[in-house]
Amino acid sequence: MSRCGRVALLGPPNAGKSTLLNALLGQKVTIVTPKPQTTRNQIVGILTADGAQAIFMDTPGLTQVRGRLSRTMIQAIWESLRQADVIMPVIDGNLYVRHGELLEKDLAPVADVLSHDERPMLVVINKVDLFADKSLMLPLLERLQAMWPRAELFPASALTRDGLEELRTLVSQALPEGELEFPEDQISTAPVRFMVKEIIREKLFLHLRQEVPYSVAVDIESWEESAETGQTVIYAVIYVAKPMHKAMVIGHNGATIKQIGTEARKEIVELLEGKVHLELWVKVREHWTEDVAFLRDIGLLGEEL
Ligand SMILES: Nc1nc2c(ncn2[C@@H]2O[C@H](COP(=O)(O)OP(=O)(O)OP(=O)(O)O)[C@@H](O)[C@H]2O)c(=O)[nH]1
Ligand SMILES: [Mg+2]
Repeated sequence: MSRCGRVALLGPPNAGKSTLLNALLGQKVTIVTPKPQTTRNQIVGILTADGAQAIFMDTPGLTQVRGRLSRTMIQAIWESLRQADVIMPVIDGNLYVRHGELLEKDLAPVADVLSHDERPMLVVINKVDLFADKSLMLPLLERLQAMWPRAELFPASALTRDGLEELRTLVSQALPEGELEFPEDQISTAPVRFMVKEIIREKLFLHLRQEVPYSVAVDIESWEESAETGQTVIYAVIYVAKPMHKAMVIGHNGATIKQIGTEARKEIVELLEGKVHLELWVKVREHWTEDVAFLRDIGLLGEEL
């Protein structure tokens, strides 16, 4: 009998959830940046091997509610948790080895709920490549085990892929029996257009500072494939919340947006496996993070719970 089930990746911002998902799949399905709150909604990545299919759900980092957009992001976490057969909290091991006092506060939104949950739970203590002395982890492991006695704790590094082979096996053993839900070669459920928007947003996050990344959203204005040239012509709009942010995205003499466009295009070419012409422009849309209709239009609003 085959195995198939959903695995919810959840945890504090910047823990490496998205890096871990890409590393488990061996392919990029979700964007990664050094900044917290990169992921904004549920992203599905599918791993099928040896008759087992794990449907991973990457989620936004656990944060405080501060408006409509963050409420949407938090809903994506709870919705993923509801759907999960296996729960996979991911934490930055290096952070809590050094600042153990932050652990309880950072996990507070889910600590209690998960301690009562009956489903299999694998806790990934990520970023172990950042400290050589593994015994430094012992107090952290003890505290996690006290918080979630039924959980299996698993130190790993999504970056160096240390431990991931074993983690894949553990996940696959924890899945319930059942028929495969997706074809064996499918790795994501995200439409290509969504991926393109996310790639552009990743480059924006990488090049912008302070609060600006959190004020950007990307939408596709038009998308045409020319049969003659074999080129995909994509016009994308970058929305920002303030006129000042528009100037920052564009940069001195347009240098920043040019760089963002070049980097994004390179990755979109790989994704589409063909020639791409990418045009970016910036529009100011004040208070878009609070605008429900807009959030829905750009695909950021999930089901209302
Ligand atoms: N050294 C090291 N860095 C890592 C590891 N895993 C992730 N990172 C880095 O941590 C940062 C955050 O990674 P993400 O995968 O975007 O983290 P996330 O948990 O998805 O973050 P949000 O989407 O913001 O909640 C990036 O700079 C990664 O390169 C790891 O195992 N070791
Ligand atoms: Mg992420």
